[in-house]
Amino acid sequence: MLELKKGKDILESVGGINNITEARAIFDSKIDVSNRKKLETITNEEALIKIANTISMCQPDSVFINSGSPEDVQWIREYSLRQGEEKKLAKEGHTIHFDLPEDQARLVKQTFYIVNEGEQMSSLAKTIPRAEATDYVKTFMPGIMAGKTLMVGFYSRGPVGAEACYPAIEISSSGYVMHSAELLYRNCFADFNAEASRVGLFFTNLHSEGKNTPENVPNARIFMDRSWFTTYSTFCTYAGNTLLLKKGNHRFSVDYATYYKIEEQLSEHMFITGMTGPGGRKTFFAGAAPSGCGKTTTAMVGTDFIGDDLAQFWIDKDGILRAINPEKGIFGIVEDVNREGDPYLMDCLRGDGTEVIWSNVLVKDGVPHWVGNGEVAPEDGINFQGEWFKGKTDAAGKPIPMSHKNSRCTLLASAIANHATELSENPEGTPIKVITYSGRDSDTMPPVWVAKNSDAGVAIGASIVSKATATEVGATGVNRQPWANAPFIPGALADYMKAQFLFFNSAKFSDSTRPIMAGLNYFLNKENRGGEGTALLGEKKDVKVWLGWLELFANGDVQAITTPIGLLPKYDDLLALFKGINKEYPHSLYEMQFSLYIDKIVARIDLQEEAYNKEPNIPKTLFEIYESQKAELLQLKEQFGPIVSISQLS
Ligand code: SPV
Ligand code: MN
Repeated sequence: MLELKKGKDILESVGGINNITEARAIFDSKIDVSNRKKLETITNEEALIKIANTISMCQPDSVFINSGSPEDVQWIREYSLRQGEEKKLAKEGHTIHFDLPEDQARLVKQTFYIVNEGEQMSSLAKTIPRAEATDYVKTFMPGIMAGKTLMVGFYSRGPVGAEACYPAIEISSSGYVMHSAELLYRNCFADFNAEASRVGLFFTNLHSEGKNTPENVPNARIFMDRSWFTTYSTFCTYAGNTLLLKKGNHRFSVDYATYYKIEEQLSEHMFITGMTGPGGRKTFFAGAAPSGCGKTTTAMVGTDFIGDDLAQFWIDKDGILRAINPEKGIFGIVEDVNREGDPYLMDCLRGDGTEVIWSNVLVKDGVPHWVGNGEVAPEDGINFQGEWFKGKTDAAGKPIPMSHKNSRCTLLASAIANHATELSENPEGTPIKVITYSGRDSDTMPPVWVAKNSDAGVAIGASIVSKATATEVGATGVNRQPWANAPFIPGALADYMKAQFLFFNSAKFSDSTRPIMAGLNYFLNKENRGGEGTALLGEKKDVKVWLGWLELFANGDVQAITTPIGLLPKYDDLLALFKGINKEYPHSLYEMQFSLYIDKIVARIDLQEEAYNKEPNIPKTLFEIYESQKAELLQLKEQFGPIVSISQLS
C-alpha cells in the first residue's frame, strides 16, 4: 500500500510555508537578485513551496540556484574547493573528497522509511512513524545550514521525455554533493516544469552535512517520506547517504512502480549493457547484482555500455521491453579496478581529459592509489582515516588498508570508451532482450543458467544470495538479496513480487519479444566443486563468455541442456566462446562449473522457502516453482546420486 500525500508533509510542518505568496516572500528576503532571476524559470508552485520551506527551515546564509549553465556548474566546483570538501589532485579535473571514517558506506541502521499508521512495509525495511520523524527534523534541521549556502538543482532521472523518467530536486549545503549530482544526473532546469506536469510528480531531496564531525554521525539520519516523495539526510556526506537522487529516489521509483504502474513499469537495481553478436547484431542486457558484486565490471564488459547501477523499465506499444538509465554517471567502487579487468575505466582514471571525483582512496603527491589497481603502491600518504603508512593498524590492531573497500570514483558514463551515449540519451529507451540476476555464491549455482519461463525467471530474482559486502556499514554473513533490490523495496515484498510476476507475464509481450531471464554466478570456488583450494573457478574476463553465450541463446543460435533448475550451455558452444577470449577451457572445468550439486541446491531452495513462508501473502507461484524444481532434483538424485555430472544430463 502506498498512499500519496497522506499525513502531514514534514517540510511544510517545520518550514511553516504553505502557499505561494509566503514562498515568494521568503525568496525576496533570502535570495539575491541574480539567483532570484534564475528561479523565475521554475513555475511549478508545489516545487517553489518545497524550496521555500527548506530555506525557511535550514536558514542558510545564502541561496544558489543551479541552472546547469557552465558558469553555475563551475561555481559549484569552486564552492566545494573553497569549503574544503574537495581538494585538487595533480591531474587536471581530478579532485579528492574524504567522507568521515564513520561515514564510508550506506548507514543502514540510520536509514528509515517514514510511515503512516497501518502501512504494511517490507520485512526488510526499517521504519519510523511520521510523528517521530517530524520530531527529529524539528530538533536537528532548523538552522542546520547557518554559515553555508543552500544550493538547489533540478534533475531528470532519465532522458527527458522517456516513459519511466521522473524529475527530482536536489537541495544541499554540500558542494561535493551538488558537484556529484552534476556528474551523475541530467540537469533538467529548463524542462523541469513540463516534466513534472507530464509525469504528475517530482521527488524532493534535502541534505545538509551540518557540522560534519565524528561526534555528529550518530545523529545522522536518512529518511524517506514515501507519501510525500521527500528525503531528508543529515550529518553525513557519503553519496549513498546524501545524494538521494540515487538510492532514495530509486526507492520511491520502486514504490511507485509497484503500486501505481502495475504491469507497466519496473524500477530495478540493474546495469544495462549491450553485446555485439554475429554479423554485428546488438543484444541488450539488464542485470541485477547486490552492491559490491561486480555489477559495474559486468556492465563495462559489454560493447555498448549504458549504465551500471539502476534501470527504469516499461513495455512499449510493440511489446518490446525498454529500459533507461536514470543516471548519466558512475559512482563506482575502485577496489580491484585495474588494466586487465577494466581497461576503459582505467583509461579515464589514469589518462587525461576526464573529470573525476575520487573518494576515500590514498593520496600521495596528488596522485590517488587504491587496493588492487595492479600498480606499485606507495609506502604512505593520506587516506580516509588521515595519515597512513604501510603496516598501520587500527585501534583493534587490524591493518588499515591503503584505500577503503568502498572507496569510489565519480565520473560521467560518457567518458568510458564503450559507452553508448547516443542510445543512453534516447527517450525511446534501449530494447532489452536478456535479464540477468547474480549474487556472490561460492558453492551452489553454476556460472550461467536460463529460466524455462518467466515465472521461473522471477523465482531466480527472488532467490539471489550474497556474502555481505563493504557497501553497507556493519553488514556481515551471507544474506538473501531478493532481486538485489531488497534494500530498496519499501512496501511489502509480496506486493513487489506480484508486480514482477505480472510484468514478466504481461500479454503485451509476444513470444518473440518476451525477454529471457537468467542467473549468473562468478563466485564458485574450487574446493566447493571437487577441486582444491579456495581460488575462484573463473576470472573477470570469463564474464564475456557467459554474456556471449546468453547473447547467442537469446537469438536462437545455440541450443541448451534442459535441467530442473533451467537451461544450461553445451560444452562446445562455451569452448568456442573461450577461444574468442584466447583462453583454454578444459572439459574438466566445465564439469566443475555445471554439474548439479543436488543437496546444495535443495538446501538453497529450503532456505528460500522457509524465509518466504514467514512473509505474508507471497504469491503461490513462487512456492510451486520451488516445489517442482525440488521434486525434479530429487528424482535426478535417485537416478545419479547427489552430484549429477553435466555429461549425464546432455
Ligand atoms: C550501492 O551500494 O549499491 C551503490 C552505491 O550503488 S550507494 O550509493 O551507496 O548505494
Ligand atoms: Mn547500487
